[in-house]
Amino acid sequence: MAELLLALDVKGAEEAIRVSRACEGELDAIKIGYPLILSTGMGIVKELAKSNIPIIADFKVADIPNTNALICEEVFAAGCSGIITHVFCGSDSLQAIVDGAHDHGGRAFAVCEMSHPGALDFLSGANAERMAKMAKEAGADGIIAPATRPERTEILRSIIGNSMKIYSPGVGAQGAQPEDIKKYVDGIIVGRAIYESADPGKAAHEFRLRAL
Ligand code: NUP
Repeated sequence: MAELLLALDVKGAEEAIRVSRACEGELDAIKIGYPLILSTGMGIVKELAKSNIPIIADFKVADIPNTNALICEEVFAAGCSGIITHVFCGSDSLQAIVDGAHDHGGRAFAVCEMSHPGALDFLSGANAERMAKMAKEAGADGIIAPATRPERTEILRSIIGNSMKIYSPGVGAQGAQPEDIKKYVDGIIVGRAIYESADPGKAAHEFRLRAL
């Protein structure tokens, strides 16, 4: 059984609140990223979190340790409960995010293999497997691995074991189906297939059932 995370990549507070309200009761977390935050500011986090749903900041952080620690301070002060980071900046940068999240009672998730075709240029294969090992060693709470390549996510699962979570994007608009991936992961991440739907609540409900 996989959780359902909504990738709320809409623009503007009004649209974000409309979609999140429509999906209330169907979601295990909301993932926010640059499209929403750059169009509304971080204040939207407290608004969304009013319905007691965890908010995960998908900022794919990729910087030096000090900057990463400063980013964590802002993300968790704003009311997020999780943060998504890149791993390729190295173990010290990754550790700053993991420690920054844990110091604030939050969770840290590491991008190991991305879901889009261009991931095959760098963010896949041996690099992804190495990053999964690094994420485990750093004490990350989970990794991000692709629903579009279930056979790769299965390999990454074998590296990190069952005590860490895998959240998996690529379901819906990027072509993967919940049934392809649910047995390998703890949660599926769905964006456009829900928020662009004429009835986001119904779409979320259907994805939730298909992820069970
Ligand atoms: O590898 C990744 N692929 C991916 O799509 C890592 C991600 N974090 N994402 C994010 O998941 C992407 O930025 C978007 O927020 C969401 C997928 O959205 P959609 O393709 O379902 O609309």
